[in-house]
Amino acid sequence: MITIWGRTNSVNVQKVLWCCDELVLPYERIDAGLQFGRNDEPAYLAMNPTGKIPTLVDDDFVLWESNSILRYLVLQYGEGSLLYPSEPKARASIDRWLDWSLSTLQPAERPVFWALVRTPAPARDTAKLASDFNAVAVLWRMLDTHLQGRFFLEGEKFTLADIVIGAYAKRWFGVDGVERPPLPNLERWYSRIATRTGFKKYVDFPLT
Ligand SMILES: N[C@@H](CCC(=O)N[C@@H](CS)C(=O)NCC(=O)O)C(=O)O
Repeated sequence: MITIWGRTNSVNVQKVLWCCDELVLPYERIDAGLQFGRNDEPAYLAMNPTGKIPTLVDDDFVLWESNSILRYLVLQYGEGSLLYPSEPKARASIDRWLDWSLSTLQPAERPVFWALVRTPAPARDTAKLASDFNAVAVLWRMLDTHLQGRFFLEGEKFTLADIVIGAYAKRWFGVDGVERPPLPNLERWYSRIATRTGFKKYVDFPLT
């Protein structure tokens, strides 16, 4: 049985749960992180020395880093799955979105999310928020251009790239208090992925 450690309002946990849903993979989940704590306890740190969530336990195998977990789940349990195809160019094209999400998108969107969702309005630094928002808008605009003429991020098929970027997109479309520029290709793609059961079950909730 697979165990996933992590609270459900973490974007990095949501990606993993969504992937399990796509693979119709049973698992148990244990709350950890923020108000649930546990991720600073020795037993948790012995599994995951970063003290972050999620952590995956699959019998005697332990893995952390959400995107590594996604790849593992498909390779281990999704034989033939189009979520992460074996053809090198197709796989590398998906990998770049996974890498980009952690190296570029998350660092840019995190301060906006924290300011709008986890900071009371009177305590917000509005000048910094405006500048952070403009910085992340540049990235979503790039995605909007990329999605021109594409059904999903890597063409016709739904892949891990859509799960990963889709989970962050909720944090773009789901916040109030900012004026988003119109990004029609991105909006069409988002409404497409929002029909997936895994998105509805694990991502499509008010942000907290
Ligand atoms: N690169 C890591 C980032 C992990 C991470 O920063 N997780 C956040 C939640 S999204 C966390 O553990 N926050 C501390 C907490 O919840 O206590 C991954 O993708 O798994």
